[in-house]
Amino acid sequence: MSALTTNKSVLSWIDEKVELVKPDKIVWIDGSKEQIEELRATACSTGEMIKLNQELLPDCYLHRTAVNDVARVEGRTFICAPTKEEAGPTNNWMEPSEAYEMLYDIARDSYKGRTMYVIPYSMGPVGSPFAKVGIELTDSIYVVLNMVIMTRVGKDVLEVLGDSDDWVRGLHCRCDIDEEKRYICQFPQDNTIISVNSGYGGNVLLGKKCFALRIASYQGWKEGWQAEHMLILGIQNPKGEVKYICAAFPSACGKTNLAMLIPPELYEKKGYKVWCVGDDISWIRKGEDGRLYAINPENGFFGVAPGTNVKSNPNALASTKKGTIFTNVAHNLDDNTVWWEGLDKNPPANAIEWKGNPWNGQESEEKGAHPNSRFTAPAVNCPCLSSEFENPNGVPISAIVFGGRRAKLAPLVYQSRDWNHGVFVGSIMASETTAAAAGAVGVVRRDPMAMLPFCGYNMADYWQHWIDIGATLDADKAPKIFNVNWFRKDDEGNFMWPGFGDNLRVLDWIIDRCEGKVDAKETEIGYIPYAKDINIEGLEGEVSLESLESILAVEKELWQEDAKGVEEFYAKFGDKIPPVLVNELETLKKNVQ
Ligand code: GTP
Ligand code: SPV
Ligand code: MN
Repeated sequence: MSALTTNKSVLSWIDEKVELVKPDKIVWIDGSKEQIEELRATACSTGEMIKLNQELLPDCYLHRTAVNDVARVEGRTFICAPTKEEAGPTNNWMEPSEAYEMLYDIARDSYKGRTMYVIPYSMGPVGSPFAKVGIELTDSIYVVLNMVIMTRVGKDVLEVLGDSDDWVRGLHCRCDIDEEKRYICQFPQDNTIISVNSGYGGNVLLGKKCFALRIASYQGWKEGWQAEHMLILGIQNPKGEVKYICAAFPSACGKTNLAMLIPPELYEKKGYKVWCVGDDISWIRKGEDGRLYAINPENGFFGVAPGTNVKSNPNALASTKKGTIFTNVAHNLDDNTVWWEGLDKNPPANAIEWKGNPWNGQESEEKGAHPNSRFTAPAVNCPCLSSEFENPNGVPISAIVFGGRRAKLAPLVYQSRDWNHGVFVGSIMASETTAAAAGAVGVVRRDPMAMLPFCGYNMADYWQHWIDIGATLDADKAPKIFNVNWFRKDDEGNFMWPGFGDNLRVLDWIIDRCEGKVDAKETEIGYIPYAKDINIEGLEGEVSLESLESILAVEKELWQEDAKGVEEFYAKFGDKIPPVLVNELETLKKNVQ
């Protein structure tokens, strides 16, 4: 098949990689319907994908990864900057020439007997001033079909690229899915990503975390913009005005759910609506009017399946009803559909679980779906997709919200005193680990701005970049910065806040604060709502004024402890830590004394 471009930097790079991995065949992905159909058919014929019930789930497929390959592998993810200091203390680092040598040894000849798929893709609407081009080489049809959903793929991307060499190189080799030789390496200075021995989403859909966060965060630092692990949503009030919020929560901590929330009845009746612009990644830059604007660089949702149901997230569920790839969920053999824990109370009796074994969901103690099983759904399917989704200039941001999963300490919501204090609030985020990454679940760790696994350079430089961006914004135009926690638990281990759609009650307060419509209590850690100002009408029996007050309280002893943890964390960065943050930490320590 002939190349889809004459761009010399593209062709010579592909030639080099062909020489290295030795494919039998090369196929350029043009994004056409015919080609996608052909690939789907091939994947079904080899067992790589299973075609689901086309009446109930048109154009939907099921895929199972290897059992040892179900999540991101942070321990095997590297930032290959020229020096260790450039990667910083929170990233794994490998010297670039050593990394290339090791990776090329693993990749060498690994496409023998296989096809090389060349995927030209755009992160961001094709031709948008925010957008960036990538090319991923892969030997996996699953990767191709996922990239076609998650990004904008095809010829028009190459037309926009023209002769430029400003594009991100991505090489993915499945090899033998050998855990011991699995590496996800980013070379920010070379615009290059190499991923070997995995077939799981976050490790192999190179446009997503590898490019749109690790490489793009570095590009943003150099070019004066930001790449963040944030959802983008619009809240429409009864007057029809829409205000946009970006929110950063760590993996599997509620971004997709918040981005698609359905307002509680009381709000719906008044005429409130929530529009989804993005559920995972934001690229943010200053617009001509001096405000910050954000786009979602993705074109689909790679969402957590377990827990998604008609009550918790009907919009996400609706998004998965056509053109969706399900990964590592249970396969219901009776009607050839899919099932996961938390979908409904009626697990299939005649099924195959995520590992591929027969499974009787009504009798088995085993799980049907992996806790990090996922759906890959086209954004256009989402019933609440924002009309601004394709806007090449993005949407103006009123508020930035940080948040984590913390049983104790962090209150339901608080507001920072100003931008720099907000950066501090983001920098001290901590959250319980989840199944989205390999390793222990439920362990509290620092996860600044939800970027711990995704920042492509030294986190101290990243914080300074945040501070520098703030310094260019007029105070009345800068987004206000908040922190939320939907996951506070009582002593019996029950969640104290209903969450999901009811989170709009908190966002409502946040927007009112942005517009100066509501007072707040100044506390040791920032501004906290008066309990009466969070609307809990309709939550009788779930939340009382008393329980609300308890999740809004600042417990000084716990904060003293936490400040010590922050101090230890900051110490890892030595004297690179921005003085602004050192001062903020001193203020916090003094306040909670
Ligand atoms: P990534 O795709 O990994 O970045 O995750 P995410 O941040 O988009 O998380 P997602 O919305 O998929 O939610 C992950 C898990 O958190 C699911 O099991 C949800 O059911 C649960 N969850 C989401 N929102 C809430 C909430 O408000 N309260 C509670 N208790 N659980 C929630
Ligand atoms: C996350 O882990 O934050 C995800 C899923 O959004 S992955 O694409 O695997 O990174
Ligand atoms: Mn994510």
